Amino acid sequence: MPTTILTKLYNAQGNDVIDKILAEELGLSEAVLHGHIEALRQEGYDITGEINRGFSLNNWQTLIIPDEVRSKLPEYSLFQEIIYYPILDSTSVLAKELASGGAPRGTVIIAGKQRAGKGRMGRKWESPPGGLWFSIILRPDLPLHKLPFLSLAFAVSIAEGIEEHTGETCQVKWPNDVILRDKKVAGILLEVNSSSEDKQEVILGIGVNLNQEDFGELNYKATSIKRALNQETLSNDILPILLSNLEKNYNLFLNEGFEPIRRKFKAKCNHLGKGVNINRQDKLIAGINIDIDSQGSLVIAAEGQEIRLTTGEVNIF
Ligand code: BT5
Repeated sequence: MPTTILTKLYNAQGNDVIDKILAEELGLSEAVLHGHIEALRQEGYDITGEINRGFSLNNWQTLIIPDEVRSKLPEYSLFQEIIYYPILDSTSVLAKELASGGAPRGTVIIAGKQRAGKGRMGRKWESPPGGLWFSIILRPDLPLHKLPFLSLAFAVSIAEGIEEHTGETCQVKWPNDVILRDKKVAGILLEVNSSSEDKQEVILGIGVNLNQEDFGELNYKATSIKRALNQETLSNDILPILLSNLEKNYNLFLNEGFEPIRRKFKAKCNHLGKGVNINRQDKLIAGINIDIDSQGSLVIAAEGQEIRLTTGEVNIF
């Protein structure tokens, strides 16, 4: 019943739903309906309104109705389990716990808002309502050293998905940023949960900025689809597109190796052939980015040398 109430509120698109009418429609007493609404609020759904007036769901644009997402994916999609929470600390933290408890591969965990969203290397990921925050449990049959390729494959997938949804070209920035109109619109966090040499458990975390209007001190480098293109995006609409692209490129990589992903990444890369600098611990490396090599490393020509980097933060100058 709570799911039906949510769907009704979602379909009203932020407008008031009169409780008396809703209770009648669902064959509930108003007291029972109010109990369900209170329980949904306790779970973290942002529902405003008062008894005898009407209730409305805020941030309905980023609510996920798992059955609706599933129905837009092929029957044998990798993504059979889709779980939505209005609020979590971090979808990747929960995904890790669920994976350790035996949750199937392809399980997708989504949050409407994260209290403690994580970026790479202990950085913070701002995850207010308005974005799409999700993690996926994967168990690729790959040796540990091949996992970094997945970051590049998934960055390309998100870029292609946003392009398919918006009709606007996206770029990628090595190794894990998706760029829209020169600013970061999405980021990828790939974490290895357990490791035996040839069977890995990977938690793929993806953050996509959809409808946020303001990034405060990050405004100079962060954007959302809304900010860049003035298009409002419904999570329910874009998530199946992103998942389809993730599965397509994941299979491409598993079946054909890194080369086709490398070609796509290079074609979309916003710093290839440009002057870049990279901060490596306490050292700044500056030069021309001449390639992304067959190992997924960033190749920099600097001071007559070719330097290959496997991690770091690229700045374009
Ligand atoms: C990333 O880290 O780009 C990976 C982000 C992954 C977030 C997802 S959300 C679902 C899942 N659950 C999690 O807890 N995490 C994953 P990195 O390359 O380290 O970028 C982090 C840096 O980007 C920060 O230090 C800020 O400068 C900037 N940043 C923070 N929040 C941002 C946002 N919403 N949009 C754009 N840039 C942001």
